[in-house]
Amino acid sequence: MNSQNIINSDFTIIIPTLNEEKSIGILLSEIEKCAPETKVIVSDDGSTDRTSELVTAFDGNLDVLFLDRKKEQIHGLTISVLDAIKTCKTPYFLVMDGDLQHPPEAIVNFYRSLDENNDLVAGNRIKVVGKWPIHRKLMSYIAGLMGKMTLVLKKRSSIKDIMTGFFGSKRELWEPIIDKEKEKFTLEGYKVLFDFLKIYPEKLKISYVDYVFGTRDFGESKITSKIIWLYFKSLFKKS
Ligand SMILES: Nc1nc2c(ncn2[C@@H]2O[C@H](COP(=O)(O)OP(=O)(O)O)[C@@H](O)[C@H]2O)c(=O)[nH]1
Ligand SMILES: [Mg+2]
Repeated sequence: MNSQNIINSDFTIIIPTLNEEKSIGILLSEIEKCAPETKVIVSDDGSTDRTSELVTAFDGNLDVLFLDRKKEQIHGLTISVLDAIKTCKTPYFLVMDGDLQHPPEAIVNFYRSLDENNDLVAGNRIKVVGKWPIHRKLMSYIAGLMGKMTLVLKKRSSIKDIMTGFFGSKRELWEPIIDKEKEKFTLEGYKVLFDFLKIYPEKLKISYVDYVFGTRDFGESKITSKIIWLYFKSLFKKS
């Protein structure tokens, strides 16, 4: 670590949620164990289950904010993350899913890597637990490849797994882009990091945190064919 060690309180963990009552309480407890001073923003798109109650009543010392997006005009994972980045006050943030597929034990490695003055620390799936059907594997591979080609053609920074939703970065890099170029993001989509890479004009200093992508043991995936279609459309969107 360098002399200006990042401490937990320099961080906000952003968790986009939609009906994650079965996992959100466990996740907050896990975060409290491994990063007790961290701030958390749960950016929720109008969950109809007990997500809101569980977050607001969380009985721990973590500083947790429930960002209620229920009445917003546009809903989506990407816009929920962007709104949370605009809301957060810390110099660094980390985005992770609320369904425990992203392991909380990896959080500290993101902190360390950002401490080494990287602009972006990207989660890198070294293994996917459980069996993905062959069509999902193929789809994911093709989608990743096409995304990487888009980034090369646009002369943008690229990363190993451009589909990841587990990443940390500096708020100061994102804020001006959100303020001036928000419409270039696919706000209702899922690939907020890919959109950012496509838009951000300069080379980023990047590092990786390897992690094992867990199975979804609670709740259901919210991914739909509309979301997949939005991603493919975004490959050709002007930025
Ligand atoms: N705020 C918000 N969160 C969402 C939305 N869709 C999914 N999420 C959350 O984003 C995370 C990843 O979604 P998930 O459905 O697990 O995607 P998968 O892991 O790719 O199947 C989870 O925490 C979801 O609750 C949405 O439209 N808005
Ligand atoms: Mg998931």
